[in-house]
Amino acid sequence: MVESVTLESRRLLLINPKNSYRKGIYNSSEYSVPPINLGIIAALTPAHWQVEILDENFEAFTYREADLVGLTALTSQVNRAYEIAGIYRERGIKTVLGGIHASMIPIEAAHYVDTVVEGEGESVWAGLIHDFENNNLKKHYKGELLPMVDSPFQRLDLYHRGYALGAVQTTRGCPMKCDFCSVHAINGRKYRHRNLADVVSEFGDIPQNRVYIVDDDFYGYTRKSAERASEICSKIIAENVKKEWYTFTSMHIAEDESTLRLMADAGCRVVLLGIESEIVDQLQASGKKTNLRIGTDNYEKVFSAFHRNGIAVLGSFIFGLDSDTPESINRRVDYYINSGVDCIQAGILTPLPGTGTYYQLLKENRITHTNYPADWEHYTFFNTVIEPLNMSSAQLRDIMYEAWEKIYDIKVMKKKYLQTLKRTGNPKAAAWALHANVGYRNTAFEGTKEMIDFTEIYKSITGIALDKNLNLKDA
Ligand code: B12
Ligand code: SF4
Repeated sequence: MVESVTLESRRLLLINPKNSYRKGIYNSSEYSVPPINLGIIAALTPAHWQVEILDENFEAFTYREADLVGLTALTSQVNRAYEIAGIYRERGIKTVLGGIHASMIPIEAAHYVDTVVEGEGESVWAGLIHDFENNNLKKHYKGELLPMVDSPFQRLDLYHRGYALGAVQTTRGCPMKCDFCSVHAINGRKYRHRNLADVVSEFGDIPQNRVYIVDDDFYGYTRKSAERASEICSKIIAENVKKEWYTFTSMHIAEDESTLRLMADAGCRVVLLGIESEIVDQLQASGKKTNLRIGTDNYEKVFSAFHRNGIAVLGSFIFGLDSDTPESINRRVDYYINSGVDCIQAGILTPLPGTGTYYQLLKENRITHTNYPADWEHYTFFNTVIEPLNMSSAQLRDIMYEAWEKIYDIKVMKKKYLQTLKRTGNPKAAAWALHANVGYRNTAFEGTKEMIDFTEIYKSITGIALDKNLNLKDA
């Protein structure tokens, strides 16, 4: 078939670059999600443009013709984005970079691309395209924090079909100001909610039967945000959209079991909780107010509330905080192993650009990887890029390696699986939790140990064969 291209039609190539240094969970089709930022930019592009997405999670970059190239990047991917942009710039093709890294350090990005979009793209993209068409592309555009009620639907048709999970975002912004986190810097501190009907409609349109709701806090801190979370779940149930999902939320949702029940009934299987630490002083130092209010002594009650409602807990812990010592890290490892947390993201404190942690460590000359932009690829939370206070950088690296060996030991992962199954009574939630542990384990040991296959370990415990979508094989 001959492609019909009118004279006015233009080609926009959107690129999702891959961090080629650290792969693991991040770029795997089993764990990662389609680049919804590019799906949204595509949806905002005028109809006379042909848009395609080149997704390095699935295919290594090879040159494709385009009139304009748009790239996205987290910090850990930005070096690759700069490399690819350079290839187009050499040929005189204009390049635009957006996303969290460019938004935090637009001055750096401006050296490597023609145009930097700082902040959210919705308010600037149509104007940028207009400027490009009129040979008036500017070097910098700054997005506003628009209300989300009119947010466009992502172009689901442009994503690679190989992703096991789909993604949807229902809200942006976070009123908290945790020191190590960049969300409040890019999305602001006020909640902005998407239209409820749009959320559920887009959720239903996602081709995958497993979805990652990429909100930073699905439940939120306000009465309105809490009501909205339960409304989303009620609508999913009422419309009989049968999907399983995972999201982030803060701990205090445990005080609202009716919403937890609705979430489970609407298909929620795992929730990521930013636990960070079980030590009060450390929570204070990193500004984690919710956890302090709940109280570390009540953490187990929180986990039980999730379990009673059939949902597993993915605990996100940070290691290498200023007050950490080798002993406190070992204690945190023991704490996890003996706790009701079902699976763990055990990350090393990483100074993300634009955060309080970054400015503090920079000022104190305690960032070890500053050969930018090349070193940004180490900013993955699985590498040591800082000089901790109470040990050397090398010591932290070695202690973390030992910590991962304990946390992601096959026997421990199996024990956790059985515990989750018993406590939640939900085999799906237990399978999701084991799947997460295997993914993080493989990320932590990438390049040093053999990767393990979730389906094999699952089968060895249950005797049941699942595929990578956690469906029964041959079902
Ligand atoms: C989903 C998610 C993931 C997914 C997929 C991420 C991806 N796309 O590659 C997974 C699980 C793989 C993941 C992994 C990681 N993540 Co993550 N993740 C998120 C989360 C929760 C949502 C991202 C999202 O989809 N947002 C919705 C879209 C629409 O927003 P957006 O990307 O910002 O896009 C808007 C603008 O930035 C702009 N824009 C973006 N791209 C472009 C391109 C163009 C051309 C234009 C014009 C505009 C534009 O317009 C868009 C619409 O407004 C964010 C938190 C957050 N609120 O963003 C953290 C976040 C992005 N992750 C973060 C981190 C640190 C990581 C990890 C390093 C470690 C970890 N703990 O998991 C890894 C590294 C991944 C890698 N590839 O190397 C940080 C990134 C900070 C930074 N400076 O890089 C964030 C911000 C969380 C935080 N607490 O700070 N993550
Ligand atoms: S870590 Fe979570 S609660 Fe804290 S600022 Fe970031 S998104 Fe908000």
